[in-house]
Amino acid sequence: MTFETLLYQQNGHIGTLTINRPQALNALNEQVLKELKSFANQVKSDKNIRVLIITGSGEKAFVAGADIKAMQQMTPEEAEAFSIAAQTAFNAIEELPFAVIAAVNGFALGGGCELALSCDIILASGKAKFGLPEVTLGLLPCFGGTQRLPRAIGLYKAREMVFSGEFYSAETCKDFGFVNHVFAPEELLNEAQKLAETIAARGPVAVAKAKQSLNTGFELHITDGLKQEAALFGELFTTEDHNEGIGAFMEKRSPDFKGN
Ligand code: CO8
Repeated sequence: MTFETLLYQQNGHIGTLTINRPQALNALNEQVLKELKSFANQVKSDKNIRVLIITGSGEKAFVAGADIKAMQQMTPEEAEAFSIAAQTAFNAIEELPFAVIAAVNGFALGGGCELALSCDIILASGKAKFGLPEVTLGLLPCFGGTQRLPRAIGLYKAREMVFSGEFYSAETCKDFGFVNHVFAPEELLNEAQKLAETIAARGPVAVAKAKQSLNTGFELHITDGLKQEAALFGELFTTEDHNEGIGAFMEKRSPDFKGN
């Protein structure tokens, strides 16, 4: 896979996607959004991938937001279409049938913070800064931020972040509850890799269905969420992996999941 604004590397079952516009602190222009969507569409049925790590190129930024220069001349219709294009790309990332880890190595602002919020797990460098500074530009977060952030941390903390437009440290975001762990900058990618290896060794279909149960179940009434959970659990009993997992436990050995 070759892209203009993304770098992709795959090592065994673990893919690493790097947003690569360091000259603009990896800001999201139309090209990045188009490529993110196309990337997600290409990898979603690749059974070889069990975990994806998303990070930013360079030392300074994960993604410093939507490309402000590209927004300057937009008409209201173009702005709405840009927002929908970003939401579509981020939905495609969120819906990937494997775990996606954001390794946030620097600024995660506006669309960058919203991209991280589309991932399943957020690991951050101690020098990362998160924020939704759209109101400082006279705008509002429109790449999913007003929707995913309150679902992740509750309305009150989300309102503070959105209305103030301030930048927050990784530690504060961990306290808010949407950053899982904070690491020294030089350890971040190693730690992301370690967590990815742990997840990649688990049953891939089980992880995919657990993700579906968590993500879609979260939006449902608990009665319907529980029904869905039971149905997905039942589906796992059609897989070879569940025989392997239970068989390995009985035989006191490590399972060797094939993803079937
Ligand atoms: N878009 C375009 N270029 C950017 C962006 C960006 N978001 N962020 C940084 N850059 C560019 C700078 O212009 C600069 O380029 P140049 O060297 O050509 O002047 C280069 O990256 C380096 O940046 P700085 O010199 O500013 O680096 P500093 O270390 O001084 O500051 C900051 C780093 C604090 C991250 C600063 O660059 C900054 O505040 N950036 C903007 C952050 C921001 O406001 N992001 C939110 C954007 S809005 C959004 O994401 C969602 C709104 C969606 C609306 C879409 C509707 C159409």
